[in-house]
Formats: sequence, structure tokens, C-alpha cells
Amino acid sequence: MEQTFIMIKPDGVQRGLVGDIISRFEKKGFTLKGLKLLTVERSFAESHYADLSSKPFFNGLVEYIVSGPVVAMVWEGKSVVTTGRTIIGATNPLASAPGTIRGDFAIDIGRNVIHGSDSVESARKEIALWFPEGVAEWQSSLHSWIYE
Ligand code: DAT
Ligand code: MG
Repeated sequence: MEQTFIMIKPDGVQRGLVGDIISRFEKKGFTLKGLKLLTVERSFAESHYADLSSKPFFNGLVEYIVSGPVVAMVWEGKSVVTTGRTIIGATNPLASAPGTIRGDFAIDIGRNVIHGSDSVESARKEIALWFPEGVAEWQSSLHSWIYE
């Protein structure tokens, strides 16, 4: 089953949005496979966003990610990478539809509350980076009520 890496950024933690965000993924029917609260080092944030290192906003982005604790998660389910991005909304919160996390909770692109992997391949890399210890192995007993 497909997995994705989801991270609630420091503003989402500070603003008390952790419960609401987890709830949206849970209620959809996805399965939580990994979860931790941690503050990352600058070099770690730089590796996570390595693909964006040439962008003018890279420094500010890294400063933001290291500015406080984040909630790192692995969610599992059918099409969870793409559907996770849909639940999150567009990168610029002002362009995110109401009902999405960014559409409901954010205004500025540099304070957009949450990260989600953009492909199955990035999800694989990000899960390996953030969860080198591996994730939990379990299957929800609700499985047959969610999948036909
Ligand atoms: P996403 O987080 O939607 O996958 P991304 O991977 O292109 O978007 O960029 C990572 C983060 O970098 C994004 O969540 C916010 C920040 N960012 C992206 N484009 C930006 C821009 N033009 N100005 C400022 N910050 C930007
Ligand atoms: Mg991205």
C-alpha cells in the first residue's frame, strides 16, 4: 500500500492545528504509520528541501522549518500521495480551495502550515530521511469498512 510523508510545520504546531490536521487524514480513512514531534537542525532541513537549494526563498524556508518543533508523520492508503496533496491544498494558501488545510488555515506561502510529499519517489526518500528507524507495522481493523 502507498505511503506518504506529511509534516506539520512549526506554525501549525504553534497554532494548535495538530489535532485538526491529524483528524482530516484519519477521517478520510488513511492509516497512521509513523508519528513524532521533533525540532530539526539546519543541515537536516537543508537535506529535506535539497531540490529547492537554488531558490531565492531557500534560506527563509530553512529558517522557518528549524524555528520550532514539527510533527513528522507517515500516512498509508490507496493513492495517499496525490490525495494527501489534495487535502493539503495549493502551495500558495491564497490559491488553496476552502476545505483544504492551507485554504482553511493559512495566508502566506512562507507560513503554509504543512508539507506533503509530491510523488511516490519523493515520499520514499522523505520517509527514509525522517524515519530511519522505520515505521510501525500494523493494519487497521477498519480496513474492510474503508476498502471494497
Ligand atoms: P509544496 O510545499 O506545496 O510542495 P514546494 O515544494 O514547491 O511546495 O516548496 C516548498 C515550500 O517552499 C513551500 O511549501 C513554501 C516554500 N515556497 C515555495 N515557493 C515559494 C515562493 N515562491 N516564495 C516563498 N516560499 C516558497
Ligand atoms: Mg514540495
